[in-house]
Amino acid sequence: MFISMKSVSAIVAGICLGAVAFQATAQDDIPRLRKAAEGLFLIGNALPTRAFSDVIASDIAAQDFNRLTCENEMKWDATEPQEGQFRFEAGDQLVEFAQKHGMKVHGHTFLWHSQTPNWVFQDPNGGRASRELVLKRLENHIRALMTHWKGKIDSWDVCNECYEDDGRVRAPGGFGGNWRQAIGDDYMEQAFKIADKVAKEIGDEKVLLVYNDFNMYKPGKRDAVVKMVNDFKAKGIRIDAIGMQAHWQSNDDPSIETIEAAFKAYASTGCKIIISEMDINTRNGFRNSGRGLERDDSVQGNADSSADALAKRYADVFDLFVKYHKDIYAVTLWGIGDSWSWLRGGQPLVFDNNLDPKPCYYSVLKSLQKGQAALKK
Ligand code: 9MR
Repeated sequence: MFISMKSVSAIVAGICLGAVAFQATAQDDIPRLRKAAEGLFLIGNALPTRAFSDVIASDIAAQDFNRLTCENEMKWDATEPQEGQFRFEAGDQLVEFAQKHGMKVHGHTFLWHSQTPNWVFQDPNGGRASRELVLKRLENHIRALMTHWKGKIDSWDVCNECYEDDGRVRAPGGFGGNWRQAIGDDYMEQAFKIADKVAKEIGDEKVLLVYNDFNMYKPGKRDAVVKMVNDFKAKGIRIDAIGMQAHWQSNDDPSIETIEAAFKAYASTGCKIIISEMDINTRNGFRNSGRGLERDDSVQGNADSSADALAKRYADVFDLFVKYHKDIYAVTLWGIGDSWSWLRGGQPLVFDNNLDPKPCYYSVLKSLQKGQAALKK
């Protein structure tokens, strides 16, 4: 059965515009991802604020998903562009929408090498800020955001993308090494300690603290993150979940076995697993990671733009997510439809440029429905 989301949304649009009288539709009978994922894991999407003035996009968000992430609006450059001058309006819009529709919100992100203004690392004379000053600014930033959205955010990415693929922590002075250079080797530990301290202080202890990164299936990075989490736990530093971004390719790259090995490793730490930024590259010979789509001649055949290949890939990975549903807290797709994706010109998501569902939408739905049926047996 192929039901156009656009036609459902057009009715909603009509209602919103007052153009047509409300007609009882069979909307409740249309199977949607949100309903199908119940009992398995939360199912999320990442949206820019403009989505909330787009009737079709917001209708899809509310009907198919129950967990939202701001694509950019809760990052440091958006929330504290100048020291001590906080901007919450854009993030508030997403939080209000989520509350209205009974959805959870994931906060993205406190400490990241990217989209962080330079002033964070500079002293008032233009020199390099001291460890103490940068830690103070980090604490101030974390406290302001956690306090503003107290009780409204379910989980926060405390640190984002701190490791190289081979498991080294990004080097001070090298790309992405700004935080380590400013604070020192214990910078991630400090960030998690601050987030936990603030959560306790403001009485928001239920909020989940997350480490998030791309290429988390790669053995070097995987083993380093597992070690970090175990070290933190041994020291009594709270870390609740591990975010695997899941910017992957359409033809079994990474393989299901490799992803499964990562799930086993992360689950062994006792942390929840979050698939945090899923999209599937369909361009052969390109690699999709948090760094962007990079041409790589060594990966010929890794991706395929056919709708069937994408539908099969989504089915394979969602079947695996369902298999590991006890360890997986949430699965979030990074964007509503293809034209909204940061992977410009690709077809990485489950809705097309017109926000109509693609065959891969139905393979996700089917995997979830199968998983849900198995739960009831
Ligand atoms: O999707 C985001 C895009 O709109 C921004 O231009 C980009 C800037 O860095 O960030 C994108 O989101 C990234 C996320 O915050 C962290 N992991 C990688 C994501 C894709 O680049």
